[in-house]
Amino acid sequence: MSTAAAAPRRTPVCIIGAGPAGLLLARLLRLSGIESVVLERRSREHVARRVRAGLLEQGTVQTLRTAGVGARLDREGLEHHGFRWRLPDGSAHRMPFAELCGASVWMYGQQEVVKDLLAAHTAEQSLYFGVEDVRIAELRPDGALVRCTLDGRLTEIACDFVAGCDGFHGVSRPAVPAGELTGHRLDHPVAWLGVLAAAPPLSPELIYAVSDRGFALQSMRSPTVSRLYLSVPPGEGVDHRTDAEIRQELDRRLTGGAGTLPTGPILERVLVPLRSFVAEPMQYRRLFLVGDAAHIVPPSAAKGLNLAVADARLLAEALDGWYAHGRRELLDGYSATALRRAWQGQEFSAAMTALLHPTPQESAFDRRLRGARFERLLSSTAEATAFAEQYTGLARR
Ligand code: FAS
Ligand code: PHB
Repeated sequence: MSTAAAAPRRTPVCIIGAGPAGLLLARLLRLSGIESVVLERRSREHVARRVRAGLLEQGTVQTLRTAGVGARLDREGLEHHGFRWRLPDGSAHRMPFAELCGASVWMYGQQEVVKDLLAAHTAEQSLYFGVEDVRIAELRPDGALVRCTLDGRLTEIACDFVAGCDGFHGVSRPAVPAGELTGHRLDHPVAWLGVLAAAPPLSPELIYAVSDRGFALQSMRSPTVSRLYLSVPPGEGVDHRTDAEIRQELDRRLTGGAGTLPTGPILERVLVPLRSFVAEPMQYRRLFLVGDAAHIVPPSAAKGLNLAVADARLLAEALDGWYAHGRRELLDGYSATALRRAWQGQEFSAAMTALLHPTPQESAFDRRLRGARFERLLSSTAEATAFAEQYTGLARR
């Protein structure tokens, strides 16, 4: 249950959801002198320990530094300048993305970003956890009304704007009247089984291993904690494989069965279906959809969190323009700007998903096409540079 004082009856911006999008938006608005109320369904502890993304683009890192929450990231984050491909023939090749396009990425867990944002939240800011039955009761051209149950009390919050930062399964997107929003969806024929292991990574850089057995990714959260993924059939349950079977399959795909994958206790596991979704438009009257509330991408290219950060930054800039200068063009243009970047993220994520995942259903022709794509990536500087630009920083645009 929330322990904060009663929520204000009116606020400029009501933010639904305290994931990275909602917390960053509240922080950026605060720095612009714009008050907000954040309503989060889950507990503070749950939000702070939820392990998800881990790769931060350069634009995301810059945004967190500008928001004054980048200090620990700069101390503990791992800056990367390249990654390794392992191809079906067992050959290894490096993708030197920093050398190709001048941009790095950082490995720093999403839960650490959330902790840093929570730590920066000042006491007088209205951030409520354990809020029940949040719903958008009114969406007018000039304002909105949000209702919820806070500490057992029915609460109404009048606001100028609502930021729907409540993820794919939230209440914001469904609050848009039928016919005003179109959802575009693509389900990929594969899922990822993700594990967090108390074991040093096999390689200090990420390894994307494409094998006839399926895909595996070796990532990390620190020099002593590995983040590893296996592609699995979409219907597979999260507990279908024992820890030993997971380790063995990871070793087969990442080392060819050399038995050199460092082992350690598996701390947690998650099954992530690979799905793509975009809601168009991302705004309706005074409701603005941000991050996963508006779009989800398969984790293949690590774009989900970075797109959410970019949306939050864009909306914060637009609201600052409205409150500080009475300008509305950035608000009116929010959806179009955010969707351009979202579709770029979708395209790269879908292309990376197809590149990484040989599937039993695919034809020999498809396998040859994949081989030709890898041959171009490894032999053409222009092709590799275009890939590197997309991998390191769609959000910069
Ligand atoms: P979030 O879903 O993070 O946050 C939404 C918040 O709203 C949550 O705290 C939720 O409790 C709250 N909420 C929902 N309904 C509410 C309601 N009715 N009332 C109040 N609050 C409500 N991305 C990557 O880039 N790389 C990865 O490896 C990766 N792995 C992932 C693994 C999993 C299992 C999942 C689910 C996602 C993964 N993602 C990954 C994507 C993920 O990182 C998202 O892009 C990111 O969390 C988006 O942040 P938000 O938009 O803030 O949404
Ligand atoms: C992760 O560390 O969670 C991660 C890294 C790179 C990806 C996907 C996921 O492409």
